[in-house]
Amino acid sequence: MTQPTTYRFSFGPWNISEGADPFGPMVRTPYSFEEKLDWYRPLGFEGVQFHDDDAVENIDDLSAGQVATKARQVGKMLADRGLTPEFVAPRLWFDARTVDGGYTSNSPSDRQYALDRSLRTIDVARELGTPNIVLWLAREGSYIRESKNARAAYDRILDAVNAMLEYDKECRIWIEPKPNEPTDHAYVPTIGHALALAYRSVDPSRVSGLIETAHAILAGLDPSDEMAFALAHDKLASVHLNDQNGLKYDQDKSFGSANLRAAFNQVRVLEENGYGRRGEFVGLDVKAIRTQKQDKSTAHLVNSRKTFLHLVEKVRTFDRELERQLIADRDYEELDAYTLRHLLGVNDESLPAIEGQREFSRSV
Ligand code: XUL
Ligand code: MN
Repeated sequence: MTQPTTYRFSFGPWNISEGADPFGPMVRTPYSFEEKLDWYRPLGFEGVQFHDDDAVENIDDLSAGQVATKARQVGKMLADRGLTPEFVAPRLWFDARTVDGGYTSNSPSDRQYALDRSLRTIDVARELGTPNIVLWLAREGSYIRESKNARAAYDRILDAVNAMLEYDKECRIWIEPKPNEPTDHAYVPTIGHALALAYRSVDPSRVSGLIETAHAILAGLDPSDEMAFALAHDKLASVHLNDQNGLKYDQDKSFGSANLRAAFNQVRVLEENGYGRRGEFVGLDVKAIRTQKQDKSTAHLVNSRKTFLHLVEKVRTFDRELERQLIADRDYEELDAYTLRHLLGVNDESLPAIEGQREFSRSV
C-alpha cells in the first residue's frame, strides 16, 4: 500500500498584508520581510512564493550583478530558516511601462521592458535556488476590446514564453490564469487557455499551470474540475487555494470559507491524484479579512492550512464501499446526502434527539 502523502505548504509575503483596498488605506501596520520569514516555520509552512521585487526591492534600478548578489543573500536567509523558494513571478503590473500590458502592450519599447524584466526574474529565481517562474498575466488583456489585436496578443505571449525558455534551459514556467482584474478581459482566462499555450511553446515539457481557486470561480468554473483537467495533462505544477464568494472582486478568502464542499472537492481531486508526491506545494494565496485587528495578521494562513488538513481527513475517511455501491445503483440523492453528513460529521441517529428538542422548546 502506498504511504499517505505528507503535504507541505507555501505562501507569499504579500499574504501577510495591511488591508488597504482601492477605496481605503491600510488598517494594519506592516511587518518587515525578515519578520515574515521568521513566521513561516512556526506557522507550519516551508515554501516561500515570491514576486521578483519581494526578493529584490527596486529591481529595475539595479545592475544584473547587484540583482544576483541581493537574490543570493535572500537565498541564504531562506536556507538559514529551513525554507524553500517555491517560485518567482515577474511583477509586470506596477511599473509605468506596464500600464497598457506587459508582453501585449501596444508599445514595442514597453514590450521589451516586460521581456527584459522577465529574464531578470529568471536570474533572481536561479540565485534563490528555484527553476520555477509563475506568470500571472495581470495586464495582458484589455479594458475595451478595440484597443488591442487579441490575435497578435496571443502570439506575443507565446513569443515571451519561448524567449524565457530559450534564455534558461533549466527554467520552468507555470502560467496562473485569471479571467479579469485588473483588466476587464484577460487573454489567458482559464487553465485550458494556459495549457494550449504550453503545448505550442518550444518546450511543452517545461510549461505547465498553477490554478487559483478564486480565479477559477471568477471564470464561472469549478476549481476542482479545473484542477482535474490540469492533472489529466500532468500539468498541475501548483495551486493557490483560497475562496471566493461569487462573481465579485478577487477576494482571496481563507480556504473553505465561502464553499466548504467545493473546498472538499479540491482536496479530493488533489489527494486522489497523488498531488504533492513529487514535492508539489499546497500553495495558499489568502488575505486576512480587512477588518481583522493586527494581532491576528496570520490567522487566515493557519486556518486555511488546518482546513486543508481536516479535509484531507474527510477524503481519507470517505466510505469508499458505500460510494461504489451508490454509484453502481445510480443513487445520487443518497451520495449527495452522505457527502453532506460526512462533511457535517453527523449521522441520522442524532436526529431524533434534535427533533425531540424542538418538540420540547415548542411546548414551553
Ligand atoms: C493575483 C494573484 C497573484 C499571483 C502571483 O490575483 O493571484 O498574487 O498569485 O503573481
Ligand atoms: Mn494567486
